[in-house]
Amino acid sequence: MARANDEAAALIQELADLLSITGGDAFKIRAYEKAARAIAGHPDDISGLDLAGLRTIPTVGEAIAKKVLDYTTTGTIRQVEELRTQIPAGVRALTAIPTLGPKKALALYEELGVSSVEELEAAIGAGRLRGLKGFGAKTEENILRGIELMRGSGERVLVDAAAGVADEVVAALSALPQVERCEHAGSLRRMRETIGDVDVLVASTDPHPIMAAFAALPLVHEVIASGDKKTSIRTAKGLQVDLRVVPPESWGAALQYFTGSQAHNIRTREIAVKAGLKLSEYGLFDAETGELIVSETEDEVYERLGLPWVHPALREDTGEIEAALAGELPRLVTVGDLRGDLHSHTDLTDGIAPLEDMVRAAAARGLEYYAITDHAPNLFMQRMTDEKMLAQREQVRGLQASFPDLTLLHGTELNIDPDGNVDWDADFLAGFDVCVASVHSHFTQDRDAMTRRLVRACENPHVHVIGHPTARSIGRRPPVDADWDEVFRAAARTGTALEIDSFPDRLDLPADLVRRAKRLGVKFAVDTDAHSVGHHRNIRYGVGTAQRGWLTPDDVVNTWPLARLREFLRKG
Ligand code: DGT
Ligand code: CA
Ligand code: CA
Ligand code: ZN
Repeated sequence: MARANDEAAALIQELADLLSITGGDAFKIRAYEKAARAIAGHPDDISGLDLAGLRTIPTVGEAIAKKVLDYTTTGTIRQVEELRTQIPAGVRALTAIPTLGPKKALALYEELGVSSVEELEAAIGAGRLRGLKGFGAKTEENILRGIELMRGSGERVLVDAAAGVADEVVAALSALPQVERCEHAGSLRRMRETIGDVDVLVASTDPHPIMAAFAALPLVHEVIASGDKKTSIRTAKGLQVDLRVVPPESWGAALQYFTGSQAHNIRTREIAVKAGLKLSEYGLFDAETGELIVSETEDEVYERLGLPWVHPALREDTGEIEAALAGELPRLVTVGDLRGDLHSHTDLTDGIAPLEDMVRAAAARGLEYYAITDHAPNLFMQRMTDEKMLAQREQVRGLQASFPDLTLLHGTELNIDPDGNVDWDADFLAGFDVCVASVHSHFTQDRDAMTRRLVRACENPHVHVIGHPTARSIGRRPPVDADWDEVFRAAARTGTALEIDSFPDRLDLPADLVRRAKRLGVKFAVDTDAHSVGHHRNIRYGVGTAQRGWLTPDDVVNTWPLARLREFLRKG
């Protein structure tokens, strides 16, 4: 992605944030947020575009285009600069807490003089928020949880940020003549949802030029340490990348070692010891003679240990060693297994691409079926109406002829209200091919109410998929509280699929819950929830989460042939 796009998008987003602090118009703020996403996701570098060029970006109208032009010509946006001076830095520090909105931040600053996260914590501890208008015990609890969330995510980054950097490094190094093999390892290869640092491994007999080329990559901001075995760098955004170069005959053992997890490695090392072997980052050795056992692939390493190859997504020592020993490892679902996507949006609601572009992107993925599921009316900010929905259905039917290999499904994403009811009546709902239903508000209901709410949604005969079931946003909003086993039993009983939403900040259901749900007989839909053409690429993260949840193709309804899926959508 072009740097100018990212910077302009950040400024437009900041403009939205600043306006919401000063009490700006909600629709305008939303328009800025939408445009910021569109600019960040725009395939071309915006720095060369004139006003007319900028206006071709979806959702970017005259007013926003002018602001972006302001940035590309002056390096900043004047309105942002002005607003910054009106809002104390302390307030902006407080809005960094994911559960604290701009209005409350401003109140804390003005009423209590609180201007940092630490001061806020102290104020809560001293009971100074009590009696402040709009701040109940629940608010205090939420703020503290938000601070915890903010600190808990610490220096870790979302999986897509790490994957972008890893892909760039691996592509650049793979092109070097000295490099025999190159792959990323570590938590990213295991598809963890957040990544501490990126680990890249190279097999070569000539490390010098490789280390030099690595340190000279454009993404390198700072070289932290440099040697013949390992070089560590930091990117401008602060993400660390460790590169290790190993001899080709140790590649298998090194890749196994640096993929981890540490807990999994402890188990494999124990098995090695029992077999008279020694397994380390330097290779697999005969424990007695110290002789290196050539292991150029991971397959060979596991084979020597008497195990089948274990998929990286399973390597957490949560039963995979036992399953491997018993020959009971699951055949994990892959991106290639998916025949369809059951959740996506267009610019009719909060997507940024027109219907036809989204459909073309789905066709390019080689999918056999694809559901358009724009938001329903109860999410009032989206301004959906019956008429708009029906007009879209006509459009979808009309488009079908141009895509003979891709069956288009017309669906919607419903809102599960606090009582578990959804938009529209049964008759209207029956007109959709597929309905996703999701929690978009009232996130802090207590466990009983939330459990009832989700169970009731499952029991609705027109609801086929529960979208992003925990409604979490990684590092920003905690998962809702529910008796998940109760929800999973309801989903299994009613034939309602639970979604694995592929958005890197959602990955929802999370992998540990996926695994629990599977044990209770739940089926899943691994979807992109794409709001732009580029979001289709996120599917790898949803599939990674499914793999970490031990899912096979049969567990995932959108790997099924369309006829079997249609049967499932009839809900018994
Ligand atoms: P991260 O970076 O925090 O997201 O997680 P990882 O798993 O990528 O951890 P990292 O980067 O510290 O190390 C990469 C892999 O190297 C790790 O998964 C297992 C292996 N490793 C690193 N240090 C040790 C160690 O002290 N003992 C063992 N057994 N393995 C280690
Ligand atoms: Ca790592
Ligand atoms: Ca590392
Ligand atoms: Zn959605």
